[in-house]
Amino acid sequence: MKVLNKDELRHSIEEYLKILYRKEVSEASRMQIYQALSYSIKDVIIDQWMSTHRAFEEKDVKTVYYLSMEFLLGRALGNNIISLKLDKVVNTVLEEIGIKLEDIEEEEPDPALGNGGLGRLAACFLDSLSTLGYAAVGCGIRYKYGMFKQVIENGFQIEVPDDWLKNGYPFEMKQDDLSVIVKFGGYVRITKDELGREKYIQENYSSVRAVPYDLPIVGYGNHIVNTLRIWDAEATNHFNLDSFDKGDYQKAVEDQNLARSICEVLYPNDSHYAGKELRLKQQYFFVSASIQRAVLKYMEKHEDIHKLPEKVVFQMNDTHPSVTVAELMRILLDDYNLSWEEAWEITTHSCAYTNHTIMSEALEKWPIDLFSKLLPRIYQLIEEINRRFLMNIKVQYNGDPNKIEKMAIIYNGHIRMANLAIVGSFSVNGVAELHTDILKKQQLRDFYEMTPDKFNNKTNGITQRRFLLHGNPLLSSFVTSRIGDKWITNLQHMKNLEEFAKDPKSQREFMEIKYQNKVRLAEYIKLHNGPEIDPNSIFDVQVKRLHEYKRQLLNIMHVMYLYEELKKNPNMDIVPRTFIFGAKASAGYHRAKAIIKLINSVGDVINNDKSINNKIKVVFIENYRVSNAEMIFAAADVSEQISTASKEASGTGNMKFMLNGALTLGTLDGANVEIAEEVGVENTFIFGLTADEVIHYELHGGYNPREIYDHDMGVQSIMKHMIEGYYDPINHDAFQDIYNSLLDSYQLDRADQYFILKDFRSYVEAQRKVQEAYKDKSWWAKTAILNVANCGKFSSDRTIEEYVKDIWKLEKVTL
Ligand code: GLG
Repeated sequence: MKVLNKDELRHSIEEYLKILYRKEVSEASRMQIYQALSYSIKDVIIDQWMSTHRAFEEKDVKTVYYLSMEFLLGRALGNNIISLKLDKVVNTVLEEIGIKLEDIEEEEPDPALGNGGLGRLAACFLDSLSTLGYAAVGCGIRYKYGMFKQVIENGFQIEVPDDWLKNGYPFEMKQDDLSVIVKFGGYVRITKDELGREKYIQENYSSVRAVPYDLPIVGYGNHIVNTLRIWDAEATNHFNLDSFDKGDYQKAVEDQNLARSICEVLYPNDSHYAGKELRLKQQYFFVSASIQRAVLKYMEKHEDIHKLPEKVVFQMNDTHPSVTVAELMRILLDDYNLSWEEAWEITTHSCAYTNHTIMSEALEKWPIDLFSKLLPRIYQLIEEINRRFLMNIKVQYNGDPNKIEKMAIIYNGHIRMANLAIVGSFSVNGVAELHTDILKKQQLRDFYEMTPDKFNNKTNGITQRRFLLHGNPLLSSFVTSRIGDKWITNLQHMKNLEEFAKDPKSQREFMEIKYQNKVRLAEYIKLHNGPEIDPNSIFDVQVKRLHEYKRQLLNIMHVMYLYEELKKNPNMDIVPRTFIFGAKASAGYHRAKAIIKLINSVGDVINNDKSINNKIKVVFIENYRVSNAEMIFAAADVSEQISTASKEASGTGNMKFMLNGALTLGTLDGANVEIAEEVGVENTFIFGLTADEVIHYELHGGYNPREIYDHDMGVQSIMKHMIEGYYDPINHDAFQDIYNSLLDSYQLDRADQYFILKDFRSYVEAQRKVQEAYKDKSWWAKTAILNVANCGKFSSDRTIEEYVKDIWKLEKVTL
């Protein structure tokens, strides 16, 4: 196996600079060195990639195909260097050349093929699968434009296309010979084969060639390299005169356009469904390509298609890939001539589904009309799956129309993708204990009652390799100096850090590291159009997608409240605080964009008000993404996890903050519940309504926020200021809708749907406690260390081991 020493690496970089750019080291730009270094690292990876593949083949191990429309990878170079344990060698060579690795890393585009938590979870899972030695293939889409870049202009979010492939991506490998054809549209002709069986033939369709690009997923120090396979679309018949002559001119152009459009752009919606036809095309495109390939690969080495579930499992990351169920049926029925019963048996033993949200606006339902035109054969199959399923319901529940209404796959002119996924899967899981409970008791109750054994919980996790080892080198060394480095591959070892929580020297050192990380972030902020901030202030951070249920609005309203109190009483006892936000809003989500504007407007006023003596500052970090996230987590004192209880399925940012020693200020929602359990609720700041209370209100028509508004003068004052131009004399119209949403109910929305006013006072009180607690530096340091010490459960390694044991049943491979 290839290992690089210093001279070999230097030589390799020089060679690549020559081949790629005709340059010497001394003439090369940072971008060129980044490319040359990446290709050199890829050379090392390739050998391990090939030997991993060989080992998997020889042992004939079972493979999980993790189907996900999103993989939010973050930069690869730094992570790969760490995983290959080449950091020392690389640093030495770069030092010789006279540049820093961090600067080279900055040249890498951040492959942002995802929106938020769901996509980042997929990336963490792949990291863990490789590190733990399981055979896995991530299956996704090679979007030409990933998540948009956010620019803030005049306080407003502007979306700029993210052309991440512009300079080529050194770590990907095109695999032309593994292309497959994916068909859309046309109609289905039924004929009989020579044995008299019915055959279903799709005719007059449009098609594209799905071409895979493979990205290596390097395990930490174990020589295992799995594959993330992202599909690109190319035209099947290149536009030429030939087809024109045959009268196929129209078709040729159409196919060309179809291929061009499918992988063009990632839909920038997080936890929100917009029923766009192109989105369905994307879904079927990558699912069909992935499943076709998986079955072909299985059949290369095995004879009996019936035994597919022994070697293959398809995990559907949310409902986006749930056409998997029907596509696998299509292949088994139409290509392998199996009977319905045989095909169904195989399908329902190979497919598993993860639910990531209870938000109704995220539920995918496709109009029959649109769906059946685009995927005529798939639609037929879903109809048949539905017909048979309804027969079961009728038998089991005496034709109870209630059950049919809730559980039918096709209902009211729509195909309900979650129902398809559940019916076609042997496992259905939620992503935190509370979330799984709510699924069982509310959202998916009827399914749970019918098939309780399918349901299970897999609390999310994160990879400590990226979010501590790579993102926070100072704290990593601190931990390793005390408890050794086993935590890197087994986060439960962190528990050993507990004995240092009370040690004054460790406390001081911990706080000094936090301080250094705050300095690093302050510099970054200054460099990226932000204000000057004081690293001695409390860094109070909320970074995540902008969504009403995540309640950035509650946070900024508390800031307004604090500011107004401070104006009234300039001598108020207050620990200097920097409120840091980072969030992208989906491009069409107007209210979310107005909240971004509000945060920025409030920030402008506060940051420029000399009279408050820099006691509070508000920062909105532009273009929040994986690469700056690593730095932000490292610098946080307070982790804002303030979603309306019951709405955040899990959250994973909460875990990254904890790992970096920030204290959680949060509601009892998602995985916050388990975080509080692990570290002890006394070491967190919990506030607000519980999920049960929220659900109770929702079932009884909500509550009346006007009552709070009328009686709470603090609330009334900030709300008035919001719309009267106090924070923005020119654009305050933008805030009227926010104001209305808190007080008025319209259409289907209740007033203050997310209980912001209801939780306001409880939040203010929790914030007060945070400030009191921070005054006691020793308590704070102890508690922060305890948070790090107790984060063991939240490693994605633990999550993956649970998936493996309960759902996937994979064998571990060591090399
Ligand atoms: C979802 C949920 C998050 C969850 C993530 C991963 O909203 O709460 O942590 O998936 O399971 N759309 C998401 O990001």
